[in-house]
Amino acid sequence: MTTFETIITEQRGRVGIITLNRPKALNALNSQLMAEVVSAAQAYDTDPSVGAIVITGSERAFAAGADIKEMSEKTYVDMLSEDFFSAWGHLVEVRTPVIAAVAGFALGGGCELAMMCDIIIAAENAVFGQPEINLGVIPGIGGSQRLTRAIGKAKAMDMVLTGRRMKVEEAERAGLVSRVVPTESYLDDAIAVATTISELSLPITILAKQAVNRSQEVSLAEGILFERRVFHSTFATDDQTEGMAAFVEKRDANFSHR
Ligand code: CO8
Repeated sequence: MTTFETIITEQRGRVGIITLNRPKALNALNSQLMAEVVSAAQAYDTDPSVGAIVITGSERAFAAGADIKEMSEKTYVDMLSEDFFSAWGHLVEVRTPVIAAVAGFALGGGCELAMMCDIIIAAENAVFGQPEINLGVIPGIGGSQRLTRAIGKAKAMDMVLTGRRMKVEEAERAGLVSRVVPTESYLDDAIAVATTISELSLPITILAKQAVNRSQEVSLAEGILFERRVFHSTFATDDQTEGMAAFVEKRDANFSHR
């Protein structure tokens, strides 16, 4: 994999790990970091030896938002002509399951990055928020849309209009995070979840992820039709044959990974 300056990449078993690494800026998301995360995630996505991806930061900060210092000098025309931060959209095109392992601050773009992932494993010290309103801007990497879908309009409006922070207990209660785990073990716990997924059939996990994501885009009837078509298509795979045969024969399934 390419050498990066703002992230660290490491593969453990079938899990590709991307660690945001701008500790002095609490992992603030600048353009370089965005390009590196997207590039690393795309490389893992096309690597058949990787069955799940973990994105994490440090125990103090997953990410304290988009880099305010980088943005502060920009004009409207700069933002428009650069289509600033649009490349984050490529992260959600990654087909391999992506897990956010979040400890500490997940604010602004940090909260938005976590929400771009498929599963959020949150440490007990995690804090979420969309404080952009305090800077005279609004969420710009999907926060107003994904937060509302995740926790509903009542709480999303509260978060976006007041900029208040949400501790992990409330975040779990509201449906923002998948699991809350001890701060001491949050990364290991997230890697364990990723390992479980990575040992399943990669083609089927890709289809399962697509089916759940479809629910965010279309009506219930359309979503159910999509699900049924995809479900039927799983019967064209060796892994459906293997998975069902293994159950009948009372043994572990030996799934393909490509
Ligand atoms: N950008 C740049 N630098 C940052 C950021 C940030 N978002 N957050 C922290 N830092 C830097 C600080 O400037 C400081 O650097 P230095 O030591 O050089 O002064 C260092 O990190 C440590 O920070 P603090 O001293 O402030 O640490 P504290 O523990 O006192 O406070 C906080 C931690 C509460 C996280 C505080 O740093 C903070 O409030 N940070 C900003 C949080 C924020 O407002 N985030 C939202 C940013 S805007 C955003 O994400 C919009 C996304 C949409 C963009 C879309 C474009 C299309």
